[in-house]
Amino acid sequence: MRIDILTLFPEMFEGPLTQSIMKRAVDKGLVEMHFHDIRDYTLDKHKKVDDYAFGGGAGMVMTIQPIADLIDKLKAERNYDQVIYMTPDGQRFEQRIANTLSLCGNIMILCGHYKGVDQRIRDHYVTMELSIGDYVLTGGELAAAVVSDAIIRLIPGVMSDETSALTDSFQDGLLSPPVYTRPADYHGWKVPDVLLSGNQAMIDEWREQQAYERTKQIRPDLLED
Ligand code: 6GU
Repeated sequence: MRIDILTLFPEMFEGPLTQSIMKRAVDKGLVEMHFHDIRDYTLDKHKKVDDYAFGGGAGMVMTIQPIADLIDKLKAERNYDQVIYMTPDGQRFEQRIANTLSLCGNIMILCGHYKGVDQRIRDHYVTMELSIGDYVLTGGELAAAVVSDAIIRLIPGVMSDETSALTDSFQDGLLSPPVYTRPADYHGWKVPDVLLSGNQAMIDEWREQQAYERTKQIRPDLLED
């Protein structure tokens, strides 16, 4: 898979996507990440990439020209399955969308900033608009990193234990059950007996029950459908 990220702040991706499992995915050649600085494509002599909103109001709007030229250039080089725009007014990102996107070959992710991009970019290029939740970030970069991480870990070969993605919270519609490791007794804080019993059927049943109880407590909305 190839992910192209279009942003005014490419340095914001130097941390999160270059560590641990994400780094391994790139090193193994399972994913290619490319970061493009939108400002490099502006034809404005002062390198401007934003302007006042028609109709007035506070906040700047990202102009069409640099974004359109960059997207056109990339689309001339390869086909993209999705051109995603990160915006707080997009569709809420969830595991089901990550699963679908993990099957793509090439995706482009455009990060909005300020008041966002000119609507005509959304109308003419963008095929999917995503938000990562009902709160406002200063820009789409952190959200794009979140979406990229969620997608990349689902690519076969990225996770060392491939089955582990299948037992995640949300893959079966429930939160994950509690987990424990050694020691079995830490200063009197004991691991539930059933996990030490060796009876796999009982353990599986306990985990399912715990997952259900946790979901009912914390995320009852997940049980509604
Ligand atoms: Cl995608 N962008 C911004 N700026 N804020 C957000 C978001 C995206 N998702 C949640 N909040």
